[in-house]
Amino acid sequence: MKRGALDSFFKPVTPKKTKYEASADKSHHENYPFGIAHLPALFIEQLGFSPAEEGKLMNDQLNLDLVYYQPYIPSSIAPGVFEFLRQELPFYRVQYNINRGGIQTLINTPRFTTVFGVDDTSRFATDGTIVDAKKGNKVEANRYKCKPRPIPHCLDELRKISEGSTGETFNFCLVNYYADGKDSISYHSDDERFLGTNPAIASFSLGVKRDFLMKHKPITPRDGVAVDEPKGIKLPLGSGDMVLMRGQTQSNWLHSIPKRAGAEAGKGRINITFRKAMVKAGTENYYQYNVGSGGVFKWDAEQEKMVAWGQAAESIETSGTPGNGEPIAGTKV
Ligand SMILES: O=C(O)CCC(=O)C(=O)O
Repeated sequence: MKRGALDSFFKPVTPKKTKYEASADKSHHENYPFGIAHLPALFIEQLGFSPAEEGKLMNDQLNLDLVYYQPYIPSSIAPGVFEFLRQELPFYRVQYNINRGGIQTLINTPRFTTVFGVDDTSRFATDGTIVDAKKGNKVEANRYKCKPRPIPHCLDELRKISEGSTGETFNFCLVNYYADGKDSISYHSDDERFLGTNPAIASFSLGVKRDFLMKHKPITPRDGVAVDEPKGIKLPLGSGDMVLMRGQTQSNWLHSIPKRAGAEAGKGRINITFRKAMVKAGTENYYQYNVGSGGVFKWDAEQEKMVAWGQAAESIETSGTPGNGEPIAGTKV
């Protein structure tokens, strides 16, 4: 055996260095599978300098109204915030059935997702219970089929800053984790009725660069005359970038993150969107498609991948990482 190989064989296993100082404080709620660490103080301090660059207004195409920040989150902390959120948040790999021409088809969501928040008819009281937004009294137990949970501190800090700089208000936070270039989201628009007319969505990118493609929805010919559709758009979203989509964008444009091959394809990316759902249907929809009814996944730093929460808990225990010891809920190993 070579010297180097021998040395590394006997070298004690040192825990992987993270780019952030973990906070001991956690957000707790009965509908979280585990406590979620608060955003470290250094990140909060640096987020005070957001947006790092002024947003570029993109409204020179038909029905397009975007503000593109390159970046919004200061580049000094973007890698750490990415690592932190990937490590701390609970994720899901949602499956659901759709009816395609009378045939039931099982859809496997091609990315990890998670969601927090409740629509505008309700809010969370300080003790975590859901109360009526206007009257403040506890909502009836069966108001929601799903199990809404508040936006944890680590994402709420970013929500507050986004609200301040965009002038919009948000009550939902959806998170996508694209583990590699095979994970994707197909062309769609966030134009559900429960978001109201002309919804504003602040969409953050962290981690590896991925292309964000946009194309106009088909335009029906006017008086039999075809109308030219605007050309498509490609935004190479880097870590810390933010795209604010607003006005008529969602009702007229589709967007996607296509699969990609190549050198960066093995690296992960987090997308965070802040939105505002107006009615109960939004809450039911977001939890159904971003939490679902399967098991919880959590990042395992040793294995460098998402693992079913029960397995993650085991490897956390054996590596002695603090912050363990909470009940394992909803595990599907
Ligand atoms: O990952 C992204 O940048 C886009 C996410 C998205 O389109 C969505 O969650 O609706």
